[in-house]
Amino acid sequence: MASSPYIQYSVIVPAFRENGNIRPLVTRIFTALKRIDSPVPAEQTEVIIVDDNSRDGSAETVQALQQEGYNVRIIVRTTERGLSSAVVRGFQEAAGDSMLCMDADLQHPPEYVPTMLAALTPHHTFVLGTRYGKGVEMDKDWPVHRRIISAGARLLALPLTTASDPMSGFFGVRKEAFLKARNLNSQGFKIALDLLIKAHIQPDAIAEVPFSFGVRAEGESKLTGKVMIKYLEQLAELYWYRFSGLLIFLVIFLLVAFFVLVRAWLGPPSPISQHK
Ligand SMILES: Nc1nc2c(ncn2[C@@H]2O[C@H](COP(=O)(O)OP(=O)(O)O)[C@@H](O)[C@H]2O)c(=O)[nH]1
Ligand SMILES: [Mg+2]
Repeated sequence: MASSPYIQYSVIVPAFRENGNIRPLVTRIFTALKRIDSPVPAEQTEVIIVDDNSRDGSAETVQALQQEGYNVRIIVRTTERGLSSAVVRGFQEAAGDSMLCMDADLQHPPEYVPTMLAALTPHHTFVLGTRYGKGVEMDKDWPVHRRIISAGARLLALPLTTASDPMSGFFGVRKEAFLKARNLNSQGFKIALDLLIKAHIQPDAIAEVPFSFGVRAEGESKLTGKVMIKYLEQLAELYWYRFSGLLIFLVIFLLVAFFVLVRAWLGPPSPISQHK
């Protein structure tokens, strides 16, 4: 489906084997947008599913939804795989200036989509759905070990950003801010954190929308196994990206300080002896 020139809002959904979730996701997003009090008009919004060749009927479901009049399309990638690169591809293809990213599995409540999209403005160029905002029952359905891991992961990201939940996969960005980002990590999976740093999003440009994480509705999580290691790798890259300049400055400063101290300790150079 060709994108309409009137589209101002794009919802990007990375999806791998999510056929069972696509219909409820898309219909719930548009039902929320069609509510009388929705701050964002449904007819100015498109949904883009970025699927990595799941071949589970997802493409057929999207086709049926299109015939029913929903502005949804699917990009099926066959030569590339991975969460972050799927999200980046969706942002690149988006027609809207305000772009949102969310899971297909209904863990990110579709009913929040209008509020999240409306929070993006030329001033607030980034919006983060946060599980740690005021009045949110934190990860209420999560097992204890997952909560501890989540708290540790957030702690490690603290020196990088002031955002309360930079690990969130429910976030939005304005197109002009996204286009400023260079060297995005296509292997990592914390794309919000990567964008916050590499698009140089300032603290006052971040709007936060508190929400409670739902339980995955259908299918299974793809983010298991090596996830922690991948996260640490991504953090190391971001620390280097952010602080390497400072580190080089510190090393030079320490070397100069060391040299000055050694000179002072050895005293002034002795006068050259004059007698022949
Ligand atoms: N296109 C694409 N989507 C993916 C990939 N891995 C995960 N996803 C999707 O990204 C979203 C988040 O993954 P999920 O398995 O729900 O992770 P969790 O919420 O941390 O358990 C879901 O919509 C997945 O279908 C991938 O390699 N390619
Ligand atoms: Mg999920």
